[in-house]
Amino acid sequence: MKVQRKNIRNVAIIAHVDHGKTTLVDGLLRQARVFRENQQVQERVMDSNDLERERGITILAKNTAVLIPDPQTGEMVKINIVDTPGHADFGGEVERVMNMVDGVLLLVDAAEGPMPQTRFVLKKALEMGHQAIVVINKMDRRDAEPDRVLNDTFDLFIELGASESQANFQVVYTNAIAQQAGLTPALSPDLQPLFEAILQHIPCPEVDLDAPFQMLVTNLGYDEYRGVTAIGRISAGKVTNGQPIARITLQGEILAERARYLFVFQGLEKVEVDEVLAGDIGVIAGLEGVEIGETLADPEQPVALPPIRVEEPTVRMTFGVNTSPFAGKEGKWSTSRKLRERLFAELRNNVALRVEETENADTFLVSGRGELHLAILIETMRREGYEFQVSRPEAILKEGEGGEILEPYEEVHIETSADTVGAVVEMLGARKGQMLNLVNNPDNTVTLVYLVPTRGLLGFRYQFLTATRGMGVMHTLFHGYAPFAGPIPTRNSSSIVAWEAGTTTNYGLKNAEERGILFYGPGVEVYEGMVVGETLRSSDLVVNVCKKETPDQYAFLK
Ligand SMILES: Nc1nc2c(ncn2[C@@H]2O[C@H](COP(=O)(O)OP(=O)(O)OP(=O)(O)O)[C@@H](O)[C@H]2O)c(=O)[nH]1
Ligand SMILES: [Mg+2]
Repeated sequence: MKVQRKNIRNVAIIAHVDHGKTTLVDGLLRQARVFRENQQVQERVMDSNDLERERGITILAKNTAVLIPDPQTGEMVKINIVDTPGHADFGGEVERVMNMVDGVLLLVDAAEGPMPQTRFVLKKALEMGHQAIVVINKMDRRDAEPDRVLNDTFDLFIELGASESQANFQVVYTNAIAQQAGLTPALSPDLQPLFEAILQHIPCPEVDLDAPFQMLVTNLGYDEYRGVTAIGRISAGKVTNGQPIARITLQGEILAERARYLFVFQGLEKVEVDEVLAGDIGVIAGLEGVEIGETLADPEQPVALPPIRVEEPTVRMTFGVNTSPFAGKEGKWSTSRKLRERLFAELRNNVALRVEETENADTFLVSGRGELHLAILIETMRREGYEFQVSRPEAILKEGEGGEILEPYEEVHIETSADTVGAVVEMLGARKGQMLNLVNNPDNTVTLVYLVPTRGLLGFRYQFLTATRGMGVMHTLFHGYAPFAGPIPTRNSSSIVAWEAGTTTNYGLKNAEERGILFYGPGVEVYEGMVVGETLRSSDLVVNVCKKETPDQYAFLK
């Protein structure tokens, strides 16, 4: 028999990049008094890994939980909150956490309104049948237009086929930085209206506590003492510390295991518990080699839950053993065995990634959801001490049913000034882009929507920023596969190449800087012929980036 677990809510926070999800989670944590008095807490505390902090973006979806009193009953209610990344390349993270929650907070920037990724994440939430609370954030922005943004958001719900009850959403206005919320644009001094909206409008889990235990492994975590942990929602029954469980692998194999270490989330920590009941999000440690998408179940009745489906990768590149003259100098791990181990280990929690062996034992083909998805992996591995070289990224082609070649396309949303729009239109045309929409905005900017082959967008961002003098804003969203668009001139940019081996100097770099974009700063060892930057010129440029400043002997002539 199904029961309603009224003392639990499971909610994911979803939005376009930078609309304020992680900042809002900070506010919820603080006001639920998760931190000790006087405890020093960093801003955007959920962005806990180094790269997230440096880049100011969320890369991995993460769980937290707060306890708040229900004003109607006085009882404590636990809210499991999942913070998600907004950048399109990490969309795979958002897709899969949807099955842990019963509803979402859809954040929309009060000035920008719904953006491409808002559409993507809302579509995923609506498809799962989730109810959303629309949170119009950044109400403090001087250019905030909450009425227009609310209308546009409502239109988006309708366009995406929201059911009547989904389209009948609650709106909450917030200023996440000041930690204030309101049911009208006049905000209360705290986030209480948002807490209450969550209790009222996000349905509580409805589950069968007597059914055989089932949990879908949705995310992996790490525990200092217990190693890799499996995170997921208990969808039926309960799990007790030490009980035997069946682990159903992706291949359908059933392994006998034990739920040795059980945890639930509490604030930023997880606490060990004796049992977790259906409807709650639990963490189980001690399962060697566990993977996302596996089902943990009652050993008497092991039934697998529907697997997690994530969209296919669109971009790939090779990772290979470093063969440059500096091989073995930069990292601790440089053999193909180490590289292979690390790449295949990544697959366990980076679900949108694919790794394949190639004919060459030293080279692996790595596919992901976009350039940034792969770039983050490269940077993470380099920081861990891996040394390897990568190829230029390329789009992944497919064969259609009639044998025709298909390629991935992206919807590109651009905002740029009226005087640079001509250059942008020309560049996208050369990349086989089709214009879908052009809107002249009252503030002398232009909004463009294009459909462009992914192939044409690789490396485009830098040229776009140059053409718009750094002021253009561009977002891309995977659209789908369509017939091959024909050849696109690939080398729109050329390399800046080091003239001689040595150590880069400020002086040498300064000369090179005027001609393009450089990949390295001063004090970096380079070899002759090493690619150190990119230029828009039609041919490669050889530059002495190691040049030392010499006194100008002819200064007196000038
Ligand atoms: N003015 C204003 N700025 C805000 C508000 N909320 C967040 N910001 C700022 O917006 C920027 C992005 O905030 P984040 O919380 O990192 O946004 P996010 O949605 O988590 O970003 P991703 O996870 O990378 O998609 C930061 O500079 C915040 O300080 C707000 O209510 N008002
Ligand atoms: Mg974030």
